[in-house]
Amino acid sequence: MIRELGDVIPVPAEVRPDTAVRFHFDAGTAIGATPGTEQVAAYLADILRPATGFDLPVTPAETPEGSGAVALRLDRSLADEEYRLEITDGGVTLTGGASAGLFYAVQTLRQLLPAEIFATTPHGIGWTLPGGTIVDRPRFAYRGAMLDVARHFFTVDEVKSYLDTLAQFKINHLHLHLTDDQGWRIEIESWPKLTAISGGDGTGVDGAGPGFYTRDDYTEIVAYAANRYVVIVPEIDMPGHVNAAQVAYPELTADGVAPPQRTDTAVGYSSLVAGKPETYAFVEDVLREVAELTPGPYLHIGGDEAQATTAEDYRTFIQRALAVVTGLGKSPVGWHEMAAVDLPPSAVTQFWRIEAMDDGTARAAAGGGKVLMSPADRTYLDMKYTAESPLGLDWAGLLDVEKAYGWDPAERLPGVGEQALLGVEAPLWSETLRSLADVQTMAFPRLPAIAEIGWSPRESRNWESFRHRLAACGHRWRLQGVAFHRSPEVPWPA
Ligand code: TNX
Repeated sequence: MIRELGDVIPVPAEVRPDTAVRFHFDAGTAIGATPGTEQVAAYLADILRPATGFDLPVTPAETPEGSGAVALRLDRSLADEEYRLEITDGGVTLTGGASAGLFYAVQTLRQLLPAEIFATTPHGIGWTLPGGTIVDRPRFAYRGAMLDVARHFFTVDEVKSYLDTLAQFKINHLHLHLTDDQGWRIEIESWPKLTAISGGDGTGVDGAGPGFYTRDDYTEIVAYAANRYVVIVPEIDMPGHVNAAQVAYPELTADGVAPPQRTDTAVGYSSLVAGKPETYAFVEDVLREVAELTPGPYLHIGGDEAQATTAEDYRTFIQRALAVVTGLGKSPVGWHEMAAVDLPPSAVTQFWRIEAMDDGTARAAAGGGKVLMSPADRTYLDMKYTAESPLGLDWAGLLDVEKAYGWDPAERLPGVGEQALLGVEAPLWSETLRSLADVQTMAFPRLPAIAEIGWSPRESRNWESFRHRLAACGHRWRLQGVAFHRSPEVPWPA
């Protein structure tokens, strides 16, 4: 079966089918990598070999010898993430503005092949691409997902697996919520008890298992993500959500007494002390070490739900923390409560509330600041699909696929239009999630909806089209061993 040229998620900006032509891969197909495209060419060969069983040699030529050629090129007149995919009888040409664009051309090509391309063993079927041209580019620079590894820890391999599935939808940021009241999940050499105590056994919700990333683990995740054109955004949540840090270091409390360890799911009860020098020694050391390990431009400082901090202390603390981040040469990101203070120009405000109005975020946008849209009622992948969903929470309402798809980030907040938006992010809080399969079940099929909102031109989006394109993902997920929720809104094949 030959797919339709536009049967891709996120839907491409421009699709020009030419049904008179098509391209067949066969045992003689070769891949030509012009200078600068070798890495993506090797990646393309790697993902096509297992299911096709073809050699797919990569040669450093514009048009390799063979019964048909797949050529990779760079064209600096395109934006970095922009690409062109041209499919004719004689060959396929993938052109990217930079390697990121080429990588996205590969993701599109992969979805245009039969679903069996996701199999890990050879399938003797026809490997045919529909003819025509796609020219594609993202609407927003930041298309993100967030994983909460603090409430329940997820291993390096689990995060890598999540990254593999995210990258297929052209998601380019993974925000890791590394610390919270229950646990501390990143090694900090200068404050070793953070993980020695609060990364240990019983630090997950309801006393679930131990876990934290060593510096090497975290570096491995960053590199794996970079190979998929995904930037890791590390979050150290402050001044609230710090009980795990205070259990390890009682000097971070007002009275110097360690609080009891907490593995329940309450929020808003812990706070760093704005007036204590130890607080800032801690903040400076932690952010410096995390910055050292993070090549990406962002450091997320949390800032949410600080009900145990007075408004004045909150402002004092956030201002100091913002200065630490900018002093490290990074752009601070914070949940929108952070916009209670005057923000530095590089700061990014992440809107998460469900009400339509929020003065702080609009004020930040009016001052030229960038906004990341994560309204809980549309993007929180930990919300239940239906009242019957065994996993998830429902404080922001139920979230089915159509609701996750049917909104626009530029219309969500008065005063926060297209120009103010850095992009969208789909957070996944893990209070109720214990396994990678739980994560996948909540993310799929809703994450692709958020990915399409982040990438595709607004006028190209259409629910009827989307739910049919989503149906084609089911077989691919099964072949990859990815769990997903069989939403009744999607016409899954039997
Ligand atoms: C609110 S959204 C939180 C998290 C919870 C989440 C559960 C936000 C910035 N904070 O602490 O895990 O709700 O959905």
